[in-house]
Amino acid sequence: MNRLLLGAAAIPAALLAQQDIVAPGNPILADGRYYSADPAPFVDGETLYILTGRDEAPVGVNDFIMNEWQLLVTTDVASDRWRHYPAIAKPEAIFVWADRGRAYAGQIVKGTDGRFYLYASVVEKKSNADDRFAIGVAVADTPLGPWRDAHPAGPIISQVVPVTNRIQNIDPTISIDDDGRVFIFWGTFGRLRGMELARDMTTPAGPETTIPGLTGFFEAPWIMKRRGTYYMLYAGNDAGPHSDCTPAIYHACIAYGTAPSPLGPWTYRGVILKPVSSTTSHPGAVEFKGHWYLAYHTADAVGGGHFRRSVAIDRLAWNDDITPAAILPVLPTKRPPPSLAPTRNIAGAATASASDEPIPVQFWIKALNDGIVRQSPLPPDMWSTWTGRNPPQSWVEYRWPQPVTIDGARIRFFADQPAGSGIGIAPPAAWHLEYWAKGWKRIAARYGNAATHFEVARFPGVTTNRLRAVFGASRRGNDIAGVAVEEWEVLAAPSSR
Ligand code: FUB
Repeated sequence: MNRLLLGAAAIPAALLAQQDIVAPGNPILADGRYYSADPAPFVDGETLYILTGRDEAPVGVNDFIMNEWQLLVTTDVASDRWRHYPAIAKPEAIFVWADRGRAYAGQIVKGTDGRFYLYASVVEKKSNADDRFAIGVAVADTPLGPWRDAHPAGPIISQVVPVTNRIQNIDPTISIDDDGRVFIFWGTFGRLRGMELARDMTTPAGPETTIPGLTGFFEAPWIMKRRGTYYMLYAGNDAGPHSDCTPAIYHACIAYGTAPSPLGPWTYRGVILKPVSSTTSHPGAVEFKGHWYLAYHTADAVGGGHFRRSVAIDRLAWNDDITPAAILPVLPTKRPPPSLAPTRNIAGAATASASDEPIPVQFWIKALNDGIVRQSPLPPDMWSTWTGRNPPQSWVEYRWPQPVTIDGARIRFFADQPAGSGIGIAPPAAWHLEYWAKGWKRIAARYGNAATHFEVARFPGVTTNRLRAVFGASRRGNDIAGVAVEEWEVLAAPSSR
């Protein structure tokens, strides 16, 4: 064997595979070769690190397939230059008790002993718990590792340690206080827990406490301290038409609260990031070289999706005129878009409404004209009438600020039941278009109703500022199925563009 290969064997995989990235905007890793999720930023000296998971779900697979953690590293955010270290750690390589494939959210913090501690959500290989997710802690001398289990007795938190709980134990976040006291917070599905750890960073030292006060908490807590106040950022999903967080329950906003001490009392303070393009949202914030940043993930990379997410970073600013200082809404930024192929579709310029408002909170009216059709859509990727008590007739409507001349429409139905069904969501039995001209006028066209492809309706040009698609639901006997539309395009007549 030559010397070069012998030498390479001793070098951690992350170092061998590192790559320099130029990221002119978000997401940081954008070309779809590596996805990245659940960002957890931290600063060591002159360097900003972002720990991330890695989504590896194939297209169309709706599951978090996450085999490893990775690092994104920069010394200057404004330079757009990052170094990417894939595979800095894998659950089963660190924790003998952990299974592979679920390297969920983690956080790296520097302990008072100068070493780095990785708190990680993984699943246990063997457990009698109903839910095998658990939180382990690993230690390393550098952020790149090598990481080894800092608590070889097993997870520090699960459904059976240090006490019995019934929650899913993921998404840890850590606070190390100025006096060296260590607190861990974690949780999902609306359950947030907190606990003090001993100064060794691994031994549970206080009771597990339920943390109230953070309105709409869903998951992904992130604790930090600024000027004596504790801030808890989190993914919230209290959904509804009047929610300041999200209209659709599967989406999440990033909200936050404040407290005078880590265990509370916590006071809800508002939303700082509206829902992103992935159903999950996940915050991590940090001060670096005089500026604050929010890291989060989206589905915006090439080939991205709800299970193929990518980390983004934007500036976070404060209103110091009030006490405690408020976090200002974060403006999400993106890379300059590639030049778009010319299109006749003018749906994106319209405002959508529907007959079934308020729309059932699992669906999303804005999915109609967002330009996205997913291979395995989730409920917020569509508008639908499905509630279990489904209406026989329904409609969706576009309104443009100015009259438009149109001569066609393309509609993509979603169905989980065949045509003619009276349950679930089925292709409509019939549908047609109507335009507004001092009253609704039916448009004569051929209207197909398959849910496997875009159905195209062509017609002689009409000029209007309102267009409706009117649906008659599929039914069997007295049972009525729901109707769902993933995307509805409206085509401007060539001469009117
Ligand atoms: O990445 C898997 C899970 O999705 C995380 O643990 C949650 O916070 C959500 O982002």
